[in-house]
Amino acid sequence: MRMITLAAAQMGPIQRAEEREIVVRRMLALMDEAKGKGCDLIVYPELALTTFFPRWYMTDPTEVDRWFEREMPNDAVRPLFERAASYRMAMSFGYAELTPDGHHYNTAILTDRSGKIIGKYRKIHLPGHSEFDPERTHQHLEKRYFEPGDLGFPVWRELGGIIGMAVCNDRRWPETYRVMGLQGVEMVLIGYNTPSVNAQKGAEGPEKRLFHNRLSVQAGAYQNACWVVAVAKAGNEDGFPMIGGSMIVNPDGEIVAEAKTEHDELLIHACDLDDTLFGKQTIFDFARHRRIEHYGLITSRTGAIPPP
Ligand code: CDT
Repeated sequence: MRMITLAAAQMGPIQRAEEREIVVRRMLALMDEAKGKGCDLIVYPELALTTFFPRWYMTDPTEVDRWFEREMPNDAVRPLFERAASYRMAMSFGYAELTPDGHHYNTAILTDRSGKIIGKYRKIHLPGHSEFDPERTHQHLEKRYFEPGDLGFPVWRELGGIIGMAVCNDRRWPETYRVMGLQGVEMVLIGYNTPSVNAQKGAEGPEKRLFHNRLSVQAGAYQNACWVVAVAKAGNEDGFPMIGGSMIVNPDGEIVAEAKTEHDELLIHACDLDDTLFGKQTIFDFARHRRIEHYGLITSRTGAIPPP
């Protein structure tokens, strides 16, 4: 057995006016609870330190950059790093990253038990649009504020296993999991902020959105024989509702823990990384069964081109 006691730290809403220091206090409370339950790893959502600011249309670059972190850790989040280190707990969370040379990414990091950042992922599948769209019931301006990630889908040897990360919309794309699966990933950490209603299709409400959430995450876990933890920032941010539904999914694709609220809520599961072995050695033994000679279109074509 290779056990990781995993905490999925769902977070309730963060209002636009809320400062990072207040949010970090909530994250610390979740971390304290995780420590009390013996957790090795705590996973927080995408853009965990602020409201989901890409719903706001901004034209002033200075106003935009206020939502970004210029260094990690910085003063606001240092207490998280210090407490995680004192608890010997690894940690992952998402934030908006502004690099020294001016690049903007939707980023997630992974720390080891000493609080050192050992992994960084920058969101690759950016959803939404880049200009104000009056046709939508709400804006989703990730393509305006972020560049597509430039680090690929790396994995890291940590906590006795092989761990990867993805961010929100990435979880809907099979390529995300498969690229990590081809590096032997055993646990994928994903944070998300998902509006409860489709801005372009009002009939697509929270039930359907929770269904798509489960469908994507469970399929990713099963088809790559790995654990997946998906962690929401949930609830109503300044009048804009987001789904909860955080979950921990085993390598059979089964949900073993699921959030019941849209608030700060901890899900805990003792995950045995050896549970990935059966799938990886049988039906999803990639080396024996994959047929790459037929997969060329996956990397040579972006959009669908139907036959004439
Ligand atoms: N944050 C994020 O990526 N949210 C998207 C919403 C898509 S609707 C434009 C998601 O896939 O959940």
